[in-house]
Amino acid sequence: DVYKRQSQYSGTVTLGTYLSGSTYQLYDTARGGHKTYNKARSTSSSAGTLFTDADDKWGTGSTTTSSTSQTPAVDAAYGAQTTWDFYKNTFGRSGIKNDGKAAYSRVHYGNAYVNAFWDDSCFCMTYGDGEGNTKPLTSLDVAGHEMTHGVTSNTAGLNYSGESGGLNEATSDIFGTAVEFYAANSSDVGDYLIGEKIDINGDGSPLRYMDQPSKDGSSANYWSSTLKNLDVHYSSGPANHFFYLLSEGSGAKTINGVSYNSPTSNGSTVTGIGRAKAVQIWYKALTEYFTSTTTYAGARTGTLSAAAALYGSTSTEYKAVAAAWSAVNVG
Ligand code: ASN
Ligand code: ZN
Ligand code: CA
Repeated sequence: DVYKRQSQYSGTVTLGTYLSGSTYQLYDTARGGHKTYNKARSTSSSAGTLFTDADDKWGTGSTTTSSTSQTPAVDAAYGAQTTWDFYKNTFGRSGIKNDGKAAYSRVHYGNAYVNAFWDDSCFCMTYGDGEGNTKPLTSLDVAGHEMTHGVTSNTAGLNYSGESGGLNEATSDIFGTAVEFYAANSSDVGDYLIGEKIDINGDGSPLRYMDQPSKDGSSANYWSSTLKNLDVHYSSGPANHFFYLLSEGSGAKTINGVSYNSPTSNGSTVTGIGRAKAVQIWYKALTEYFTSTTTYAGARTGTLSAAAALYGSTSTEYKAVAAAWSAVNVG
């Protein structure tokens, strides 16, 4: 009964479940065997307890502080399946390792734990319940962001410090955002904001802004020689900004009801090539040209190589990549 799979952030969703004997499991056999587990406030390293249900009606869609609530599990399972479908249908990538095998997800991790994280060692995804145990970090863009850390780890392997660390974080924001747009979900529309559903700041503001990263008060809009000294969640700014400019262009624009205004460091006007092409360029660069030590200068070179391979070195797309990097002071 798909009408009773009610998420907290994405409305009513369809989920893959599995009937074992007379009990349903939150187990998606159509997508590499993804399973969703309950940590019930524990922070131990075990997987936890697999979510099961007698009648295949999952979640209530409403906020609860119960450590057994299925609702965050619905969001997590939906995030995992949408991220799987995005990578498969956009790039032909079959799972985080491209081997057809799913990771697993854990929810209700810790008490009022305000984070979510990917872990290579368990090959698993974990979500806290957020402030007051009422704002689980299970929104679609966060799910896509975190699982993309697994993809990066299994491809370019961008080191998580300095400029490569900023590019690692930006890769997660770029594909987390692309997952959100891919879902085309009317309860969580696609936007170039990160974490706008989880209210991590307590005032309704998102965690990060791709059109103008400095709006968060900490991220850089443009590359500088000191960028490498920032926390990786802030040195991601110029690459997120590059991706916005390459997709949508500079200046004011409203998309899905959200207003943006993207500046450029050199006063140039950048014309976007659309998100669909921008994600293909970033993915090809990530999987074929970036390495563990790639810097912002290397990201410019790598994405230009990707654009040349995909669209030709005299193409509009190639020129837009160059213009978007120049607009964030790279090259
Ligand atoms: N949510 C954080 C991130 O994806 C988790 C961490 O700091 N490792 O970057
Ligand atoms: Zn991250
Ligand atoms: Ca978002």
